[in-house]
Amino acid sequence: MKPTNRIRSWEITSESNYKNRREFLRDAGLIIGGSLAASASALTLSAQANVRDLETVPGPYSTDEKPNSWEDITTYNNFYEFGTGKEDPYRNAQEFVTRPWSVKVSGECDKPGEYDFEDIIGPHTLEDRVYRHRCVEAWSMVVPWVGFPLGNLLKRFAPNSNAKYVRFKTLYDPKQMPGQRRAVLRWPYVEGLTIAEAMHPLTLMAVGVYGKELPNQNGAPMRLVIPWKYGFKGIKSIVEIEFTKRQPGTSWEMAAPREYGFYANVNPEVDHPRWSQARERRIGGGLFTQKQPTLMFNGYADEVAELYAGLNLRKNY
Ligand SMILES: Nc1nc2c(c(=O)[nH]1)N[C@H]1C(S)=C(S)[C@@H](COP(=O)(O)O)O[C@H]1N2
Ligand SMILES: [Mo]
Repeated sequence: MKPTNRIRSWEITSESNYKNRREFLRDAGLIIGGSLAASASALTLSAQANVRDLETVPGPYSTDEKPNSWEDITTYNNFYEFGTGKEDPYRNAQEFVTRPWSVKVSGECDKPGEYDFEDIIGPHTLEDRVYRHRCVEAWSMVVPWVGFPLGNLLKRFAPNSNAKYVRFKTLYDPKQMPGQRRAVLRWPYVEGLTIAEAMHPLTLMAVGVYGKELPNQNGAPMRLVIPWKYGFKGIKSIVEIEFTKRQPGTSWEMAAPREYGFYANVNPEVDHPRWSQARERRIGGGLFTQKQPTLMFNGYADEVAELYAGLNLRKNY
């Protein structure tokens, strides 16, 4: 890893919003003591100030679509532990404490235990990966994640031949997470993948975005990113990983089984019972942007379609 002269994938492929943003922030910093600092920029500045730079290398599989801005990615979120409004996580997660952090590993594996966050990322090379991000609510973004393949981590826990699924759990801490004081979902948030999905090289354990540590509202200190699935599979602020024999229940499936399935693969041909999944609105495009057609498996069909060979995707939504 060379810290100098690294070219990040989005710097090649985009107009470099990121650099412009940094220059803007630097300029904003000069005037922040004065009366010109608009509250929104001041908030964004403080939100960014507490995230550190990460050493990364370019990863494979990046899309060449233009990444969304730092503002889009960090102020338009779903993280119900911090409220159900899109700006609630940004507003309510700033004080969330994510160090020290540990993850309990259990179930069908030879190396269960309690692993510290630093031990978890320690041996892994962090990669920049620009992925399409598609919410079931029919909006999308392009996000330059920083992470490492989840499979590389799971292999370290030596799953045995009974490990057919992996279950993940978010922190339960209603003191810090005001959303958990209401029964919007059954807490803690839980998610699951088949072992093949979990081991697929596209599946990331993300620890950052835009070359920086994950902001709290995006799921600090680590969250899943499965780019061919709806966003709700990308569970945030993970504290437990369990290898299971049977398909685990997941939060959204338990809340509304007719609407949200275990697989949750992006599929323009299978609608949500209350709205279409055929098109998506790209966040940040402005008010008059046309919706764009949604791609099968969010555009990752060449990589992942084989995982579902023979499976009825209408039944297994
Ligand atoms: N623990 C937890 N993880 C979660 C959620 C949540 O409410 N709680 N929301 C999910 C949904 S619906 C989406 S679309 C993505 C949003 O990720 P982002 O805010 O980083 O874009 O996070 C997912 N992970
Ligand atoms: Mo979502």
